[in-house]
Amino acid sequence: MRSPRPTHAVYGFLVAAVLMLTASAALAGETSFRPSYWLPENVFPPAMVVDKIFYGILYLTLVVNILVFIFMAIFLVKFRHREGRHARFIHGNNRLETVWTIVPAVILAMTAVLSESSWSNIKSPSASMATDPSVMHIEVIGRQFAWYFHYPGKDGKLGVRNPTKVNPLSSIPEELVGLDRNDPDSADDLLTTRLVVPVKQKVYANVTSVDVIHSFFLPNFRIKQDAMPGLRARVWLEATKTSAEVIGTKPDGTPKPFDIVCAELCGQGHYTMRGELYVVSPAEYEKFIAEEAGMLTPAGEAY
Ligand SMILES: [Cu+2]
Repeated sequence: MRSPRPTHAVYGFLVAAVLMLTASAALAGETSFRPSYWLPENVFPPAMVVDKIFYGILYLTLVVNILVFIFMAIFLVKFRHREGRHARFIHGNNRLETVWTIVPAVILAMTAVLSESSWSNIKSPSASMATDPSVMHIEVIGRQFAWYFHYPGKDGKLGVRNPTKVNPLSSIPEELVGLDRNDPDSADDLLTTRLVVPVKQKVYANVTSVDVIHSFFLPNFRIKQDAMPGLRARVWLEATKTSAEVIGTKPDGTPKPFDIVCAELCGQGHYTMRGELYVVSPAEYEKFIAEEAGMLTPAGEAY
């Protein structure tokens, strides 16, 4: 009986690899908001370093990947079955093994060190922003399966959200996130389901959750922060462009939003947990706040 020629397997494998790569790239393009093989446009300059690290690692692994596949193909052909040729048992090569262990370890350590300093460059300014009056302060609340945004209102003070006031079965946003309207600070607070911020304005957000762990992910800002019940995590951002400039406008002329995504598998409806981030001009922002505030009754009861 003739055994199949091993080279067929090699060609088949390479063709399958190319097809799979093309298909996955095409699918990635279809599902993203603006079809692209690359990351969505970055509108947050301090996070530019994330792109550099990401593409650096991507190209590094691409080169290593191509080399590995080339050598694998060469070895598959060179050492294929031949009549009368016997396999030789070897005990390995200590020097070679040391090299291929140390080189990736050094590369891994270097990327870890570089990422660490970049991470603190993005994260550390937020400590002073917490009390800076020129910075806009909001709270981001994750809940199965939506994002809520808590604005301080005219008095500039965020009212109390009380975990004991959370009613997960309610249809009233205040009760879903436990906002206590009896607290004087929260009477003028706004609770919205879309995030609207002015362009070129520093925004500081406390990110939290009222149920399970979610993850507040803003692809265009390279921001990804876990939202944890009982904890407030710091996030800050400052957009250089409006969402209309980057994403475009709807047929009626209103701006399209940046995506807000939950990046933590948080339950059955996780895939539906998307939000909208509108970055608008200061005038449009004031209009939005006035509209939202207009929905509040004098007693502070909203909606
Ligand atoms: Cu979630």
